[in-house]
Order: sequence, then structure tokens, then C-alpha cells
Amino acid sequence: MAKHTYKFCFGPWNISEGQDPYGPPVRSPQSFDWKLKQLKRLGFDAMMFHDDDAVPEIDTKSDAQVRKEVRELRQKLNDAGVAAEMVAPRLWFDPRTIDGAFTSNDPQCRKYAIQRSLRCIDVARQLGTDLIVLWLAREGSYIRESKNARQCMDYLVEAVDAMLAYDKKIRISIEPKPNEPMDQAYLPTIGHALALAQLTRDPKRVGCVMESAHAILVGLDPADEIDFAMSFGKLWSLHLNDQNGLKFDQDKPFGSANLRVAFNQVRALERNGYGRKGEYVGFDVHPFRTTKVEHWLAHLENSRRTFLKLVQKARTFNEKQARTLIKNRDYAALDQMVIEHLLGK
Ligand code: GLO
Ligand code: MG
Repeated sequence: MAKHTYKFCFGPWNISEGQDPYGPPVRSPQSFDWKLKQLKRLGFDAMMFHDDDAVPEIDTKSDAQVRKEVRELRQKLNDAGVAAEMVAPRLWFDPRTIDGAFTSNDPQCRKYAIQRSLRCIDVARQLGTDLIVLWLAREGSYIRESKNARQCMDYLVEAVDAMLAYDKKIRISIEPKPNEPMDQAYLPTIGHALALAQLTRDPKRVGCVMESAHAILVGLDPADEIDFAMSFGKLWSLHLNDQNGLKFDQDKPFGSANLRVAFNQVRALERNGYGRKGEYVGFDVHPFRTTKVEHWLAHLENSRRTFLKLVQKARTFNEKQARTLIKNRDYAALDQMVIEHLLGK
């Protein structure tokens, strides 16, 4: 089979200003138009969106106003030859999501979260994508006893069902993450996301997004998460990045903390033919706080550069030799073979 080429995307939030819980921004925010121009200049293919990246302050706007702004945005994207990869409802900023969105203890707040997600679907359809990403940021708890996790599963299914019923064409990709901002999240792994999918009214339209840092945070190997999702045909999007162990979500450049883990992710993508159905490789990476304005896009360029180099490494890996070593159960030699392959000549 001919080797395919990959398509790449990132979101406007990936050109971030350097704030962290202990300090304010260190770079002045840039406009959306500037970010789109940079995406184009770097030769990326698509942009990922939150609903309010597409329509700022979406909650304060009428449906007609939202439609108008999305129409204008679509025109901008068309003019730039850039696709919208997905749209994700931002269910973690509004005060009504303070105690969770779909799983809030307050029925009015749960209703808001669903309404907002349906609006997000309108935005996605108008932007020409059928993919909705759900990063369930606040669906979990800090205080275990404050929520009924069993009940919360029903709430999550109810919300996903409402979205599936609202539009018969959309697909929902759940992006699991084990913690941050929550102490414990309800859907921490790809396995949880795909199990929940089975409880919905149309499991075929519920898949997942694998983010490397999130998998590492839960103590799993991101390559295994890719293989697992792809064995269900349900890896519809990707957030590649890197993470140095179990701490806050670092969103480092792809391959920055562990090249071998990155290599294995690329190898998993290659062997499963990720991208052949039009899926994009997204980089959910952030610049370091110390990054100077003139180097503001380096983390994106570098992530793609590393990815493409690792594609070459995956394609030139001596599979035949590896198979022989596996047959002989000579895993020590296999281990060294991988190391030397990654080190190069
Ligand atoms: C945070 C998530 C976040 C999502 C994005 C899309 O940890 O990775 O960046 O990917 O909001 O829903
Ligand atoms: Mg992400």
C-alpha cells in the first residue's frame, strides 16, 4: 500500500501567552486573524476550534448573530484554504459549569451545558465539519462525596444522546483526561470513553481523541491508547504532545520528554493507517513561558518536524530483523536495536 502523507492542525489556544497558576501572561495576545495567517504560513492544513474561538462570547449572542459570525469565519477559512477540523464546546469557563457541566448537581446548569453543546453543533456544521470534541474538563469531583458517580454516567449519556439526536450526521470524539482541573475525572482513559460510547443511542458515532500528555498522566502508554482506539475504528482525532511524568498537564512539544514514547505513537499510527480516512494529526502543545515573542510558533513547527522525522524512523525500522529477534525472544537485542535506530548513524 502506498505510504500516505499526514495532514496537520492546531488550535488558536496553542499560540498561548504564557500564563500559569502563579503568574500572568508574558506575551500580548494576538488576534485570531494573525493566528490563522501563521497557521497558513507554517503550512498546516486545518484549525481546531472551541465554540467561542469561532464566536467569541457566544453565550451573549443571538442565533442570528452567531450564524453571521460563523459565516464570516467560514469565508476567512475558505479564502485561506484552511479547514475546520473540529469544534469543541468550552464547558469550563462559564459560572454555570463551576460544579461540572453535564454532571453538575444543579439541573439548570446541566441544561445550560446541553444547550451550549447543541449550539456548538450548529457552529461545527456551518464551518463544514461533522466532528465535535468533548474534553470533559469539569466532569469529575474534588470532593468524592459531593457527587454520585453512578448518576453522573447517566447524565453524560443523556448529554451525548441529546447531541446525537440533534444532528444525525455529527460524530462525537471524547477526549479523556484523568485529572486537572479535577482531582479525579469520570472518563480518565480511552477505555472509559469508548465504554461510555456503548451506552449511547448511536455508539457508531461516538469515538475518541487521544492526547499523549493525558495518557501519560494516567500512567498509560499513549501508543497503546492509539492501538486500543484504532482496534475499534474510533480514533478520529489526535492531540500529540509530551509530558514529563505525573504532574500538571505540560503540553510539551511532541517528543520533547521521551523520544521513544513518541516513536511508538508514530509507529502505532503508521501500522493502523491513521489519516487514511481524512483524520488530522493535531498538536495540542503550548509554548514555554520563557519563549520570546519571535519564537512563538517554534513549538508547533518543532512538533511537526519531530513527527515527520519519526515517520521516517518508523518507515525505516528494520521490521524483518525485529521479527527475528521477537521470534528468538531476544528482547534485549530488540531494545538495543530500537535505541540505535533512534540514535541514528
Ligand atoms: C486540556 C485539553 C484541551 C482540549 C481542548 C479541546 O487539557 O487538552 O486543550 O484539548 O480544549 O477541547
Ligand atoms: Mg487536548
